[in-house]
Amino acid sequence: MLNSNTTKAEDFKIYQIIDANLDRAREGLRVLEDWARFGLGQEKYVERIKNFRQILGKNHLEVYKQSRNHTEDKCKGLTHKEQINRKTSEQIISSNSGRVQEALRVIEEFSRLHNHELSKISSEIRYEIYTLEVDLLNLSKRTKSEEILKENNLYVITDQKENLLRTIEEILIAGVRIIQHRFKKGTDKDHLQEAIQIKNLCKRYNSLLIINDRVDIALASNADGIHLGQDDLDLKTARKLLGYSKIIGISANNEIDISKALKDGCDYIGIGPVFETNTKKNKKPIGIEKIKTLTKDLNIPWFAIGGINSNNISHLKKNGFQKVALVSQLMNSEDPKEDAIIILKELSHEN
Ligand code: TZP
Ligand code: MG
Repeated sequence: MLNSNTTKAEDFKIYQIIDANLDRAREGLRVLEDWARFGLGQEKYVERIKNFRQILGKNHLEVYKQSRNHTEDKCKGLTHKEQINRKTSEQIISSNSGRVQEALRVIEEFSRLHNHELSKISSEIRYEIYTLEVDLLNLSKRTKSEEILKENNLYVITDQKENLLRTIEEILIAGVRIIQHRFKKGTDKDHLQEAIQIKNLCKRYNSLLIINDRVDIALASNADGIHLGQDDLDLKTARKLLGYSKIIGISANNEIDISKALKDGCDYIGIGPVFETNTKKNKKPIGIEKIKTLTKDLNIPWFAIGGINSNNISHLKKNGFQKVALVSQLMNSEDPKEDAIIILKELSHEN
């Protein structure tokens, strides 16, 4: 197959390299495929990766396989300490994408002389793997955030106050895993700085930071998501700007807004005010019964909001409400940590 500039012995060495790298690329693709399948449930990506594996499989010619043991591989079984240190799914995605990219590059170089088709295929798939890696990492990040939303029943929203960072840290220490930061007075520069500080805190406690309204600040502070009301940027535009790693929550208080939010792919919904509240004086309460009707078929997380405090949570629970969002109850608390612990306990499944 090779041209006359190479000797027979050299041909076999090249086939052996191609054989080893086809195996490497196919194995790495299988790792990515299984993560897309079992880790992310992303059928579209499973199909795409499977297709790459099949193309490479078809091009894994007998002549390459026959050269497998042509020269003894003295480096067999060598591992690098980085391989042992791989712990997170993100590290596994990155290292296996890198493995596939490198293997395809080797195939591309060594098959150029004798198998132009394989060289071209390898180059094309390699380019696709660069974007696929980013997509899988983004989706993994979002899936982790979605799991936090699903598993946690208390969502705490900030208000402007002295020692806000201290209050947030107390709430995080209590075990709250979802914080939304809202901006009031101040400059954008200050807002961003504050958002970055809160993000660092949330990261330390393995919690989500969701930014209210401001897509630009969510991006710049590397927050985990954004919360949008009906008068803010629409979800599709926000998704375009934010990409697929961030969660997007929507405030929706009627059938039309809820079904639009679901259709556009929002990750959770905030519904309220349930009761009257000083935090949003101009908003008429919707009431428990209406919220029960609105949410009866919802299959994404939803948080009731507005006028909720430790005195009415058990009543909400009796009515089937599992998740709540609070502003004043914790922002105005003398002891936010203790109060958050009490509320978390009330919302826990044993209760
Ligand atoms: N959206 C509907 S009610 C509300 C928001 C942001 C405010 C809730 O604040 P509080 O103090 O928990 O009643
Ligand atoms: Mg808003």
